[in-house]
Amino acid sequence: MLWPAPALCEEWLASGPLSDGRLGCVSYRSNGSWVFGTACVDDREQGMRQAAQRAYADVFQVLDREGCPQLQRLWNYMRAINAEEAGLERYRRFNLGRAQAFLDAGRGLEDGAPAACAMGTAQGPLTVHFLAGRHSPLAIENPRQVSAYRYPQRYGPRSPTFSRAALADLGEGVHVLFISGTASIVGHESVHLGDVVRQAGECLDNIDAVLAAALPHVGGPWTLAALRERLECTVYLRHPEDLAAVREVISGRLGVGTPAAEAAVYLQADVCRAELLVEIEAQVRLAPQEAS
Ligand code: 3EB
Repeated sequence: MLWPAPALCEEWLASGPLSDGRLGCVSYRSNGSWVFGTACVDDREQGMRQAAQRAYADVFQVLDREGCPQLQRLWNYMRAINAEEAGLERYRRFNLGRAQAFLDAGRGLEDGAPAACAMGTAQGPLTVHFLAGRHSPLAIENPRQVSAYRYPQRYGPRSPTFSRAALADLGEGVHVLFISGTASIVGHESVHLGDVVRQAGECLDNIDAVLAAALPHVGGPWTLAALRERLECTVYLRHPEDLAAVREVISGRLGVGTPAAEAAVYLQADVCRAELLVEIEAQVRLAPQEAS
């Protein structure tokens, strides 16, 4: 059994006994069925591509060692995400290194990719938090969007490796649906350039489309309306001054005062395409006895 704790930080509570481990740049904690950990690499020395490759290579070694090979959810944070490094944007360099590590570990870039976000921070080393388990989550795509791993080359020499959502089985009938960082992208194009209100609306349209795609897999009693009511959203804003406008969009769509609108967390971060002003990720815990 595993369950998310209600906190601003990522905190996961697992039934013990727990063991701590370190390997390369990763520190982690495991209960034998679940591993949560963090890889930290100073990308100033080796550059972003090498840093990403090293972070993910060490993560994959940890997963093999712990017998929990299946990534469920990744949180990627990096400084100056949209800045160029030796002629290529650092986020694109990150994608090169991440994809190489997947291939080196014999992992496919497409099938069963985990849910993920990739955000730009003000400072700090490349930091990758991960949650992995014994069983593969069910990967869910968004019919309104090209799968990220099939993006055309113009977004960078290697595509990102994540699914639009991952449905993880936490045990005892409980599931969690992780919806990846969701942006104002239709097909593979960024839309509503320069308009944060419409970008936020498009993010929510995309989240609704992912929820609708997940619905057949999450067991009869859940409705789209009930799923929306229970979402735990994290909203990343490129510009802090957009907070009030985006909060209004979220409340308008999730309902003023609803649990989802009240629980939404707003953070400043850079989004991984320079033209995107907002990105929204969401998770929802699904326990059958609470269904409606
Ligand atoms: C997008 O849809 C927006 O590189 O892991 C969202 C979530 C995005 C995760 C990643 C990137 C990633 O393409 C960008």
